[in-house]
Amino acid sequence: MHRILQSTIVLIAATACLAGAHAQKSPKKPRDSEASASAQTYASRPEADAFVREVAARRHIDEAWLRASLNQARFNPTVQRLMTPRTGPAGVKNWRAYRSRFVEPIRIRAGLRFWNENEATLARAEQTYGVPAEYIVGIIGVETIYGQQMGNFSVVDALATLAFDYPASHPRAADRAQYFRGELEQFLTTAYLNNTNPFDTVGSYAGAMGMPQFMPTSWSNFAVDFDGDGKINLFASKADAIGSVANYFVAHGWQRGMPAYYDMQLRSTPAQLTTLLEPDIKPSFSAADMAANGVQIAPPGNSHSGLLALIELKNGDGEPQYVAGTQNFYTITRYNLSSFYAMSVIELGQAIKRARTGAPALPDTGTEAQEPSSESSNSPAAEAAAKAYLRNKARQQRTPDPANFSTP
Ligand SMILES: [Ca+2]
Repeated sequence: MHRILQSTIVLIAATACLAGAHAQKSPKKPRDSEASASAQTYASRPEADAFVREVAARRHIDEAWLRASLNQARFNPTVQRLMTPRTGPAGVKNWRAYRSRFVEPIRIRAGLRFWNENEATLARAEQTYGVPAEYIVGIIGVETIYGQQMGNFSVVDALATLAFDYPASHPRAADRAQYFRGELEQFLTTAYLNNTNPFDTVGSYAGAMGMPQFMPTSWSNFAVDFDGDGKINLFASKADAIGSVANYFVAHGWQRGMPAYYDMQLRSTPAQLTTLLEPDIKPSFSAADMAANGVQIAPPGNSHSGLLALIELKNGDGEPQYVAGTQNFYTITRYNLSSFYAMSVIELGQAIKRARTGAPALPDTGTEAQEPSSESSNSPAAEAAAKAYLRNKARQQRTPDPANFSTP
């Protein structure tokens, strides 16, 4: 069990670190006043007012500062739209199309550079946490292309929008709004305690921040100071990002030395397949259970001592692919609740690892990638990728959660 570093969490904004004491002053919103004058704020919303009173009492925060902060937070219709479930036919899940967005030359080249430039830090993270470099490199590559695309949304605005104006059409809108109120609470508490201006921080439309796109509670609970400068900075410190991803994995059940999945052959009857798919990505079967249900796992997976899950990767109208997922596959899905997501992280890391050894890249097993929607092609790449997650999850998952959503 690793001890989570207890050092003070310093939330450094991408642009500035304000050292001035703000507890007696209102936070300043560095925006042009004309643009914000007509925009909707949370000043007059009773539920926002109740939030202020509750959080001030619970977190021992100056109520006037909290109210001033929230009163400057602005409803962002783009955030609301991006979080709105798509209507119409769900479409067929397609792993190969999803994979082609993440396991691609730009990300592989950037990952190769990131790995080479941070080799010693990645080795230290592997030694400390037991998480091999390829998984850490895979996560940071899929999330932000190594910090190239960390999002341009005001985190306060995004979190306030999702906390108080979560899309009502979502089947679990009330739960999701509650989740984002918790994230907003943590974000504002951290800013208050560290004398930083909450309006300086930008992130994804879901409020995820920095190279590994940590949500505020994940930052608070799992981020570590891995370069030893006394601060945690997931925007600028590659070492902190690397250590924090590894620590997040350990806190969510990562097992040192265990592969994420085993290759396998499926010889199951339809009834056996139904049995094996019922627990979804949760490891629930011994290797013997899997064999008894028609799954032939290649050695050494056939003598794996832990539980396994049958991971089904649907390929549109084509044949699905299957792997036997371990606890470590499941751990990767604690970062983002999607088997497609986890497999993309794994395969991107594998591709970069091969590139490091000079081995030729494996051919893309996928068919032609689906055309990105016109909506995606009009957006910055980071938001397109974020929307791709959401699209996939809306189809594939029960809960379209933001990246790095912490499971209860
Ligand atoms: Ca640091």
